[in-house]
Amino acid sequence: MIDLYTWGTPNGRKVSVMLEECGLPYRVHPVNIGKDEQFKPEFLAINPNNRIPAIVDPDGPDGRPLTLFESGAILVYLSAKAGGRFLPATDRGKYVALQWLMFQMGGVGPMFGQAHHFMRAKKDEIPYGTERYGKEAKRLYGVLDKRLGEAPYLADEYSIADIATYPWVARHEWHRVDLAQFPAVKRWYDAIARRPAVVRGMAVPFLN
Ligand SMILES: N[C@@H](CCC(=O)N[C@@H](CS)C(=O)NCC(=O)O)C(=O)O
Repeated sequence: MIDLYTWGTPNGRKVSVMLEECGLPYRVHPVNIGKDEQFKPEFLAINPNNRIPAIVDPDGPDGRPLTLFESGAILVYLSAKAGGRFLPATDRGKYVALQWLMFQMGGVGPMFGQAHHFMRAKKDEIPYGTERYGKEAKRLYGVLDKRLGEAPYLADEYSIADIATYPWVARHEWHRVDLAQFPAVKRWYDAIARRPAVVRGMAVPFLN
């Protein structure tokens, strides 16, 4: 049973979607980042970077527990644990999937996150931040739209690159993007939204 430390954010939901897609059993430990629970010593012992998500797999690669943070690394690990699922079987396909995963980790996540900060979290909107990150978010949508106009998924087949990107695109209203302007992204988004594992994973953490 994998322990998942998470909250209801795009980075957290990448991992719950992946666990659901792979059918790997997991236990959710909500870390309320709105209440600064990510700074508690017991969580810092798991992720010294005080961010969700993190996992602890008691049955790691060498039979010993493995603690992991950084959602991209967790997705690669879970893919291997599930026998290579959601990464293409060919070397060429695998590198293309990793390329789009890194594009998400280095571009989509940080830039959309900054857009959310300036567009939503601040009481007084700062036009410089809103414009800078809003423009960058739209540029990244343009890159995604071009790719998804040529291929059904980011790496030709549904992969961890899509699993990483989808929860961020699910927040398109937060970064003020109209998906109607990016028809290939919309087609991809609607297809992924219909996957039962995605629906389940996007509802984590289940809070009463
Ligand atoms: N690169 C990290 C980013 C993780 C991250 O930024 N998580 C956010 C929630 S989406 C968080 O925990 N924020 C808490 C904070 O800023 O203190 C990953 O992909 O795992």
